[in-house]
Amino acid sequence: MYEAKPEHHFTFGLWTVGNIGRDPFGNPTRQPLSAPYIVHKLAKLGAYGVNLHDNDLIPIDATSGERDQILRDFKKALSETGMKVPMATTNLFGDPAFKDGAFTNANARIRGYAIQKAMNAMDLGAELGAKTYVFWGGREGAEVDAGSNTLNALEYMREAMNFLAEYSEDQKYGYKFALEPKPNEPRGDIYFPVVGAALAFIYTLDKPDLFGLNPEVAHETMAGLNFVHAVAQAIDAKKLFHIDLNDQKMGRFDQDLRFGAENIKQAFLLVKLLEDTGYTGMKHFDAHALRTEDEAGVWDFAKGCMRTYLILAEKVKQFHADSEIKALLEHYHFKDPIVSGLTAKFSRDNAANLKAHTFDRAALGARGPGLERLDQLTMEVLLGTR
Ligand code: GLT
Ligand code: MN
Ligand code: MN
Repeated sequence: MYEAKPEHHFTFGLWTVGNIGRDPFGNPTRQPLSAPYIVHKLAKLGAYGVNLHDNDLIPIDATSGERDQILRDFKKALSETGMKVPMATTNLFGDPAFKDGAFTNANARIRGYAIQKAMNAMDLGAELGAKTYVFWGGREGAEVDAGSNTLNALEYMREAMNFLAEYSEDQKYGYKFALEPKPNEPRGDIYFPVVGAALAFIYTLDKPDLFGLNPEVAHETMAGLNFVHAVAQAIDAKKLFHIDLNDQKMGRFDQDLRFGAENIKQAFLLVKLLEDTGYTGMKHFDAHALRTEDEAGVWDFAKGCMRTYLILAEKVKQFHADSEIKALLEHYHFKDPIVSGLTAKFSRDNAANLKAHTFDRAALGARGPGLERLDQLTMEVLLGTR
């Protein structure tokens, strides 16, 4: 029961289960795990694949000989296990060169280096079969706005995205690009802080069809926003290319907690949204085990993420099958075919008839939508009493 299988499309980043438990105040609490070892462990747990930044696999200063050896060992682990690499990305935040941004840096040389590094990382991802390429602009932001014009930063970002999209097409890599918004951390303020901002930016690019979103639970939640609403907007725009699942307390530092660890109702509503809309993409757990944990805790964490998703998917079915919930939903979505016929599309007749229609405003205001009962029943489904 609730056993993860490759068909569920669960993925983890090398950097997630490989997280060594360092934080700004303390040293690592865990030993690094090799990439092939991670691949084997995750395969046993039923994951579909692993995702990576260039430097999760190949150290930034590796020689080409070292690169080849690392890649051979990694590919061997993939072929032994059947694990895939569906998504790749670039580390444009770790090296001091990127301390004031990568694609949006005020220094033209750093911008050029960032695009060069991204092209190399795209080559690596393509070699491993990745079809989704994520851009998380962790350093693309500012603490001091006096030095830069945000409009320049937006222009630089657009230039980089347009360049890399053309590069992908030219190389026939077939990538779809997923922008990952975050409001802050590690920068004081990050550009494209939320899903809506990234979505609007996409339509200013030369090839908007190639670009979509990789929203992360923790990131909208840090900003005090409703993540489920943000994902719904991405789905509505057909731009949900990838998703980073984890959990987070509102108003805290970026916690990247185990999926469902914090806000179980939000996790349920998110799973419900993904399941109800037939999302077939990768469900990537961009989270890590608590710094308190040893390696056993890391695998408990990974199992927990997938198991919670599957339990919640089961609860979604139960929610839909519950006849009282069904009746409450019908009551809530009150239908009036005559009025809907008038509002569906503008015509002079519809406008005139709608103006002439009599609405019983007092009755509309007096009617309860039944949300208290609906929410309570949702809770009872989650708490296991139904
Ligand atoms: C980093 C960040 C994540 C991003 C990753 C992709 S790296 O760990 O916190 O949210 O998804 O670059
Ligand atoms: Mn995060
Ligand atoms: Mn993420």
